Amino acid sequence: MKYLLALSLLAGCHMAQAQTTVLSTDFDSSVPAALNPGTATLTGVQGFDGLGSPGNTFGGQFLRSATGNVLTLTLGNLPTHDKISLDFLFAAIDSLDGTGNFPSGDFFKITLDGQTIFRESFANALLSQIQSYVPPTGVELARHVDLGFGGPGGYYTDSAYDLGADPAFQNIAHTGSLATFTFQVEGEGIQTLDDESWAMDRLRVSVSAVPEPDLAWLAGGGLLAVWAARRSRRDHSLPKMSI
Ligand SMILES: [Ca+2]
Ligand SMILES: [Ca+2]
Ligand SMILES: [Ca+2]
Repeated sequence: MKYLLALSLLAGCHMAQAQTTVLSTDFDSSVPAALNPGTATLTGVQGFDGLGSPGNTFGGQFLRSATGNVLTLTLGNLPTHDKISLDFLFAAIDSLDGTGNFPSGDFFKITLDGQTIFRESFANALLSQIQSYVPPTGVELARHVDLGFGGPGGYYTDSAYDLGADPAFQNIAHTGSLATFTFQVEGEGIQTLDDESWAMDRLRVSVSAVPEPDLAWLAGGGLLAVWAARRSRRDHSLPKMSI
């Protein structure tokens, strides 16, 4: 029994901590089948090109949506996990108007399995407008600059964020084999595509696997190490092992 206990403890020290990517797309050629875009379309990124961190930048095309439209991402057959993480670049395009009364009231809302995990307003049009979202360090890529689409200038400046760098989207408690995310800019301020819109690029979803014993380690050197340690202590209760 003590022998089995020692093996269990040692195996516990060799748990495999795995982060498994279950969806990854740069939107440059297609919309993944798991993502229902509603009326959103693949569109060239214009001035957003290159914004981001090395290996995670806007480029090629992104998925651009009108406010009011809902994107639904449905992921099934997920491996056993206890956390889920979401990474994507968010383009706040043209005159989103922040918190307030029409034309303000533009909230980016994300749900997971029907629960709201993010709801913040974004404001691009006037410096006096109220944006509820306060990006953590490293999230804001551009603010109130002309990056294309409507404009230049006037109410139509743009902003960009690496929302995956916001801890709010990392290691969200989740265990089900099915995960459904929705993405929408909603509120009383929504207007037409030529006035305000948003887009996502570099979308990635990953889950953290529940640690399992490293069976390969047990079957290899680990088991031999346990046997050798016990033999060195002259524990002759162990069977002799021929190598
Ligand atoms: Ca892209
Ligand atoms: Ca613009
Ligand atoms: Ca608006």
